[in-house]
Amino acid sequence: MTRRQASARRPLALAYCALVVAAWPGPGHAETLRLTIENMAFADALASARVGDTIEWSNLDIVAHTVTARDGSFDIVILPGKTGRTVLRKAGKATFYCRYHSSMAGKIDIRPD
Ligand SMILES: [Cu+2]
Repeated sequence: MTRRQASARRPLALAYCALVVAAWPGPGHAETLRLTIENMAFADALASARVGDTIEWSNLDIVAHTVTARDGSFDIVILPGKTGRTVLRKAGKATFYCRYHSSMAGKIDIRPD
């Protein structure tokens, strides 16, 4: 590699490092967890969700769904091809379902922060 090539790559490497540092959640920071809804089913439950985390659901189906907590702590409608978010506020097992399709149900274990 010539000297000119080496110096041209340096800004890219620095930009990459800055991105990694900016994206690093660090201890105690809330995360956004992405789940899909596809083929009339919620993706598998997450083992590592914590209070304060955001769940972002992506509806890959061609019909609308809801993500409705049985304890009433969240209830969102997600149109086809869209995403919806909810912040997890309570520790414990959150069970949820779709109000439009009674066969759709899921759960998340939410650990205290
Ligand atoms: Cu549904």
